[in-house]
Amino acid sequence: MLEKIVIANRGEIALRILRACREMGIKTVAIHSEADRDLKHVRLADESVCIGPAASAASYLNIPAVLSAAEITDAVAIHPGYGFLSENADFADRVEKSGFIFIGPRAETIEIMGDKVSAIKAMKESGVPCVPGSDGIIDDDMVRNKRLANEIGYPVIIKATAGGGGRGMRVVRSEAELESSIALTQTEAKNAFGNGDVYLEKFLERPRHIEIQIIADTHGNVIHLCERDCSTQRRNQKVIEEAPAPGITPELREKIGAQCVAACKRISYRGAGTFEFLFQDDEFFFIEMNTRVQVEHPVTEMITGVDIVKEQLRIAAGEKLTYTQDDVSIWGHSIECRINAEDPENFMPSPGTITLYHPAGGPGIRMDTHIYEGYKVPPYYDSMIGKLIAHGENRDAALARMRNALSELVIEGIKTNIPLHIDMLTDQGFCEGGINIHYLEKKLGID
Ligand code: MV4
Repeated sequence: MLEKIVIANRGEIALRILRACREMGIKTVAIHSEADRDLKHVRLADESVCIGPAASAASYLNIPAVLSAAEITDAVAIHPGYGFLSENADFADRVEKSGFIFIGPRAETIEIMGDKVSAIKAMKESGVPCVPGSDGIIDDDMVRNKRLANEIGYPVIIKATAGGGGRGMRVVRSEAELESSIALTQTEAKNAFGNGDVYLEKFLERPRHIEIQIIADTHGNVIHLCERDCSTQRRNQKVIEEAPAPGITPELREKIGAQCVAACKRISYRGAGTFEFLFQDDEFFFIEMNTRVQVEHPVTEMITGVDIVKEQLRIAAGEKLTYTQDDVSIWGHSIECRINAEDPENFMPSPGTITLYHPAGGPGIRMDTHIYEGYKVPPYYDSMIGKLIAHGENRDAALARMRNALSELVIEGIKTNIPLHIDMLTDQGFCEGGINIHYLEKKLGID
């Protein structure tokens, strides 16, 4: 097993990785910025290294600083968590070339999945269902583009191949807008990502967002851990996630899971990964793949009993997966509420000192957070300060436990979005299950 690893992240996911390491007897090095000296995992780690000032670019995204911290502490591996450098192929490459193990997929795989057109190509070749589209980058041949769009049928959506997560996209509802929309999206993509290439897809008007979790070791073993429903989102920020997804039958689950496993085997995927799908009219459509552990991984852990972070560490150490597909089954239902330090009225970040903190608890309640009474939430990073997760023997039980937990959770000194979660957990549409990606925004009155 790995002797010592660098946790190249901060906040709740850094603490989550540290906890997995401690259970496995792996020594931990916490890297942190000057603003993060008082983070919980920094206190609990075996060693810590300050790698730069508060700004992410000068610290958590500073590749030489992260590699130097691994060097001077004699670490053997680096876990990137999510966000920051976790899907940076150049970082993964430089980690491996510097003699450390990158806890994640190979750099080449990160590269392929980071380019949406090559990701879709790889999936289509593996038999994973994708959205009808241009099957590649579109060029400036407007005669061809108009024919393509007509074959697909309006509305279509133009997407930047270097984009993802909602950036660099534009919906086109008629041929008259097509040429200007393509040009505009190309320019925006060029400015935002340094790559102006775009592709076309049929625009799905009312999809749900459902993703499949997989894990793959270096011995050819790949399993899926079923699906998560991430449709409760606002401006491409997930708010509530759950597993399993309401309304997905065992047959649908088994079929799409097997297709994702087959795709991973075909590309020799390594580590944890998530296949993102749009789900509409009982059909799955692949849109992109995430080559990292995700914020919402706990809901999958709660219904399957698999510790995804520990599996990542085992895989990085060259060990086989702990489980076979036959070992994986779903017990109950799990829901996660992302707790953000933000004003519930205008969603603006609300950094500051936490003056009072009472965590929720009880059967089936998990709180993945690094906060504590007296912790100062910094203004420099993402506003998420923790995740409240509830598990029950079925969805209604999980909903009831989440409602109780939200009513117990006390965080004072800063504003949080707990009121939004309480509102959602008593919303009829949400409680019925199966809402699409537009539901929350419509409820909030966003166009
Ligand atoms: C789409 C779509 C509808 N049709 N593609 C948003 C971010 C990235 N994951 C892709 N996204 C979308 N792609 C087609 N062909 C709608 C979205 C979308 C979305 C998808 C999942 C979760 C939230 C979303 C919010 C807005 C738009």
